[in-house]
Amino acid sequence: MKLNFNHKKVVVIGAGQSGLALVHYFLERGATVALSDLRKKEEIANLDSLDGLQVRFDFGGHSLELFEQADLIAVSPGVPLDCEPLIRAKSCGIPLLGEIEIASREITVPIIGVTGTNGKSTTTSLIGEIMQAWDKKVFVGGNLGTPLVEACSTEIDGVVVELSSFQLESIDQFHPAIGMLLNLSSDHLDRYPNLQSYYQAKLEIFRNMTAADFVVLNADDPEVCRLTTELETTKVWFSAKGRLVEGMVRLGDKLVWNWAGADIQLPLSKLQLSGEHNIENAMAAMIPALLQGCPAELAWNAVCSFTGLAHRMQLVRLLNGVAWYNDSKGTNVGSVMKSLAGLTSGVTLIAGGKDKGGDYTLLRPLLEQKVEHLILLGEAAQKMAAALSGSCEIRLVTGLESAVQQAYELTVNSGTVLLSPACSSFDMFANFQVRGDEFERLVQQLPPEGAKL
Ligand code: UMA
Ligand code: ADP
Repeated sequence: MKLNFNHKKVVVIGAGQSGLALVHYFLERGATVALSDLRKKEEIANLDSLDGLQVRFDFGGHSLELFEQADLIAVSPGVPLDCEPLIRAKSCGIPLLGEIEIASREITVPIIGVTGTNGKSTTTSLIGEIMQAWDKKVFVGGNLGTPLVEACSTEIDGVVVELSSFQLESIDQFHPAIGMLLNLSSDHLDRYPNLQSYYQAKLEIFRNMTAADFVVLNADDPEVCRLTTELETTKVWFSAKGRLVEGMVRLGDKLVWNWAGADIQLPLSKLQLSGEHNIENAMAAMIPALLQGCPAELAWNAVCSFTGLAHRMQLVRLLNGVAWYNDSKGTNVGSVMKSLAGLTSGVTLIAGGKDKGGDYTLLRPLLEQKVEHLILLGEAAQKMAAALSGSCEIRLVTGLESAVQQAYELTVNSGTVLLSPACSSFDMFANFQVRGDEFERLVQQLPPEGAKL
């Protein structure tokens, strides 16, 4: 049901990307808006976008009385629902809604929601590419970067939205037409008390879905299979391990789509994205398009034209026979494992950052096989060094600049340097993009080809 915000007192908590978009959204709908953030005004970026607008600022902490007097609290994804101002507002009976919920109440076109631990951004973008090639006007965003509320002010045929567990925690009536769960592994244990509560937040995507809706699920992921047995929706499975008769299955060098009488084959040789995990992402991305009647060849051409997003296994430079890769978005153990799996031996891995409670010991077999040197930085460095001790040569450094310098000195011809942190960036950088950009800048500044002795 569409909400009416006219003359309502709304407090937006969190002055990041979502918060700023929410402020504009509510002002346009006649609300009285306050914006609250733990950070001080001078620490908050892009506030000038609110210049000249009637917004009350509550910065450098959250004023409890502001929250107690509101008609509605709009919550940014990075704000935990158990923080004091939100607990206080809840105890006063004031409704709390997340950005996804608020936006979705106004969106009338079909929504494709993409969640999972890894591959969300790539899959969401691939679906966007297909829809664009099919001449559909779709909004592509969410956790990927553009807040979903921005879809409310645009003329569109559909929405493809990447959904994080943080965003899904605060939904209520959100109801995608197609919900996708790509995989489940450990992440964000700095926010959740245990893995089950993180998984539970992910499963919220299905909360309002019915037998009339499609859910796209990974048949190769044991946790996805285990946790979706009771779902009463129409399940469409994909398997890169050839485990299916119906759905999307990989058989050798082709994908086969078997659904409702269709039997379509797609050659993998045309795919430009590299790595086994990207085959999974490509398979998943094809399914919504095929379910909606998009011609298979057109969709597959769009998938195969896509060369990948920045900060995901992005080749930065070939220097003295060494390939330098930026995988700054490798922010959990599972994603680093996938990135390493695609490389041969002789790797120098730069990792570390803000610890999210991941089990770093899972990296040991791949480190033993492929990694010569492990260079660790950030808050998690000591913990990672203890977990990985003996698997390869380990060095601790104080920052990214010395990490790049050491990698340059240590890595021999035909080797690879990989920045894939297994941690979030927030201990040292504003976000993973800034970390990746800084890495690329440092790599580009290294001496020219042949200068190394
Ligand atoms: N803040 C408070 N009080 C608190 C906690 C935080 O005021 O108790 C403030 C911070 O001081 C900061 C603001 O909240 O000023 C940040 O809000 P936010 O963390 O929700 O960040 P946004 O800039 O709004 O970005 C969010 C997503 N960030 C997170 O979920 C952490 C972005 O995903 C997303 O692109 C954006 O909305 C638009 O939808 C980033 C991310 O790291 C990429 N996501 C995580 C991930 O992918 O692992 C989930
Ligand atoms: P997300 O948006 O879920 O973080 P991305 O598409 O941005 O996912 O990819 C981030 C990193 O996760 C990639 O660099 C890669 O290492 C890893 N990854 C991507 N797709 C998958 C997948 N399907 N399964 C496991 N890991 C993946």
